[in-house]
Amino acid sequence: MSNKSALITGITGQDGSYLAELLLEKGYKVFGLIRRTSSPLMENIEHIVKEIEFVEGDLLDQGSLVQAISKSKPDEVYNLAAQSFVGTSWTQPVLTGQITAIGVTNILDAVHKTRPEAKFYQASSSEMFGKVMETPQKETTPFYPRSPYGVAKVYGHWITVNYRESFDMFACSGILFNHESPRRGLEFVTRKVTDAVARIKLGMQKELRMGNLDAKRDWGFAGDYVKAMWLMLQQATPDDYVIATGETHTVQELVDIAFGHVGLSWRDYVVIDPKFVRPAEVDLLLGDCTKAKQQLGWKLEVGFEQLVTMMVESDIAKLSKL
Ligand code: NDP
Ligand code: GDR
Repeated sequence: MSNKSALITGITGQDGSYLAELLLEKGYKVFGLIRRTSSPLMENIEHIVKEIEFVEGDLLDQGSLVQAISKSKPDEVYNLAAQSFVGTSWTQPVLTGQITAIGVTNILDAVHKTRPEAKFYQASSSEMFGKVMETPQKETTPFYPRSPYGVAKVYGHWITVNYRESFDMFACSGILFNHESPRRGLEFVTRKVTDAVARIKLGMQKELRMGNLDAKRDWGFAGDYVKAMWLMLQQATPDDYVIATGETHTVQELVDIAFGHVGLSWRDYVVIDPKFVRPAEVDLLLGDCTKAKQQLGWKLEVGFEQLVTMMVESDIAKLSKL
């Protein structure tokens, strides 16, 4: 068992919850940064809430981050907090930049000044690749982001590299492709679909309104991906890694599998609504994670179809209890 400690920002989100579970299993003392909200939503971490020590803070308030780091004295800092929904990044582009881009400097600089020996993980994203420049996409593929969110993540990525090179910090950036789970936020396409399929099957909803069904994504399971985050911080030297499945599927395939799993045809329920079509789209994401496999020994356990059916089952079980 480890006697290390870790501070996780974004602990209430999908990845934060799986990472907290993983680190608790490994014997870490886990600190979670939470921001004050009028009605706290702890659904993802309800089951482990007593094992986590919460520290108050916000990525927008650097003083609060300095206090959180001074209090928790972490060996490892995982920066998972972000305005993470691409769609919202067009309606709140400035806030997205403040949290998802400048927020990274706020926490990196707080670590540098308060706890420079701590190892740092930055949640970078395949959205940085954006427009297809090369497939499959790997660590050396040029970035061409297609949303304010993607642009903000490129900043977060490079400021992490810059602090590593400027101050010799152990700072890593994980370029993670889409990863999903039953704990995924309801606005993201996988969970939107699996929740709707469950509601339609249970007679609680009649149709599903969607945007671009032709977009292709490389979708994996969040529980597998948080293991890669941890592995990156256990290496002898800090580096950046792509984490992906190496398979790509269209949104239409996702919808087909999800509806098919409950014996329905998506064509009877899906309605295309321009409201969900984005001003600029990322057409194709397909990752090459050879480096992570070879250097980290990371491996994938849950495949695409298993992931989608797991999410449909989970949503049916959740909604059946209502
Ligand atoms: P979620 O949207 O589920 O979680 C985001 C978290 O960030 C929440 O805990 C939220 O807290 C917190 N947060 C938002 N704004 C602030 C702020 N100003 N200060 C402090 N905390 C804040 O995201 P995921 O778990 O899916 O993703 C984790 C990270 O990985 C994100 O940075 C995301 O951009 C990135 N990423 C995700 C991928 C994916 O496919 N899931 C792929 C690649 C990168 P609150 O509960 O208070 O809102
Ligand atoms: P993404 O995820 O933008 O890839 O970002 P999302 O699930 O929102 O969209 C995936 C693709 O599905 C298309 N799509 C729809 N999307 C949503 N949300 N709702 C719809 O109705 C719909 N119809 C079609 C989208 O156009 C898109 O092509 C996620 C986030 O987790 C980011 O934080 C992360 O960095 C990237 O994955 C990697």
